[in-house]
Amino acid sequence: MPVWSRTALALLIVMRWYDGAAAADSIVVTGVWMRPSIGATGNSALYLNLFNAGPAEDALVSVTSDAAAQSQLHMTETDGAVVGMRAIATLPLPVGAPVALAPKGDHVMLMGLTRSLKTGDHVAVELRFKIHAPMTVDPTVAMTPPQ
Ligand SMILES: [Cu+2]
Repeated sequence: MPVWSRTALALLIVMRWYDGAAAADSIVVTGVWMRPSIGATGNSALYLNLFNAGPAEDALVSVTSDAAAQSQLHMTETDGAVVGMRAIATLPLPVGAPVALAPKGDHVMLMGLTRSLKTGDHVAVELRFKIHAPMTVDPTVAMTPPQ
């Protein structure tokens, strides 16, 4: 293969890869925060806003953090006067519909905290999606959502 055609092929591959990378930026994450721990260890909840700008339907499938032994996607359900929460396998992200994880609603439960979380602390969290590349976010520990 002549050198020029190998260069052209390499360029084509890079362009394809770049296209893929641009398309993969279709999930926008904002307003990430999490609750302080109660006591030395225990649980915390992570909240965030997700927006899928398309083109394909996606889903949040898992969340991992070095601050917790385990995490689960939870939805909050009201059955009469009883409010409970239930683990869900994935959180659907339809195209063009904002999805908010917020207090009293759906959230990510971080269980078995590996350290105590105080207001102002930062925690590294990785979000994994069905289609989109994994994303690392940096929530601030707080009592209320970021402004
Ligand atoms: Cu929960």
